[in-house]
Amino acid sequence: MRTTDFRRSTLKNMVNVFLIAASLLFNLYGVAQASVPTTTPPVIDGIVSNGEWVLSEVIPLPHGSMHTKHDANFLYILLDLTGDTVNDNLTVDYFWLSFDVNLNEAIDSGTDVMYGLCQGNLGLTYYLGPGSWTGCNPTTSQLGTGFGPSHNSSINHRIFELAISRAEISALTNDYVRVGVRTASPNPSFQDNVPINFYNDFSNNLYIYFSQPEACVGQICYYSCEPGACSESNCLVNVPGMTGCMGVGQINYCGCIGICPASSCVVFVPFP
Ligand SMILES: [Ca+2]
Ligand SMILES: [Ca+2]
Ligand SMILES: [Ca+2]
Repeated sequence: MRTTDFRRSTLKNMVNVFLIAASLLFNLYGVAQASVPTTTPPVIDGIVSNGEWVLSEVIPLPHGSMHTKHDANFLYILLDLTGDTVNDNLTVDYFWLSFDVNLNEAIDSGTDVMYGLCQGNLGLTYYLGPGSWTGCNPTTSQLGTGFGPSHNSSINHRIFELAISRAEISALTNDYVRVGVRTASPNPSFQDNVPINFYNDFSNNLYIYFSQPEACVGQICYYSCEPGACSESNCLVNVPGMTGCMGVGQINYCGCIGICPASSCVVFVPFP
């Protein structure tokens, strides 16, 4: 092969890799994700207990993952930042969680909201315009902050657990919400915005559906999802007396004490 042919071929391969990567990113962040209903709401304390978040929808983040579940009153979110293993002050290890409340893909002053840390507590701010917000307001949503292990990593890392009031984000009558999320840390240094620039432009926000299972067979529940955007199916197997959790593929074995709950699975099936 001549040098020019080699270069051309290499360039073509690089373009293909870029297109595949771009397609994956679109699939991860550009289309619908689901939130799984739960009858056992997580405890919002900043600690990921055994099996607490295993049966959930998982959205990958650059330095960890976002898990979602819901019930009639709350959208539960875990920001499990396995890539932030340095416990900085919570003024600089922080998150933003943004909602397009009226679902119109535009930033509406006084309507759309952003949750974040206000002097260590959860605060609710209203958008005034792109990249501009009111001061902090009281909220009935809840936040637990922590630094420890989870089922995703045994190495201590930054954890934010949230229960977002569905009333505050008008998720009572609509069956989905549109979300943007920032996670940030100085050590290691990152500032991840998913999707990029979400706080200035809502047009690419994540869709999170309050899904219901299509069917349950015993303890296995099946959910439909968009092809290319399906979360990994996952199972929780409760093991009496075991310490901690151990993941084997998509099956998580977690210890439990006393009368253990039945093991169960969440299975995502792409619909055409
Ligand atoms: Ca917890
Ligand atoms: Ca940090
Ligand atoms: Ca809006």
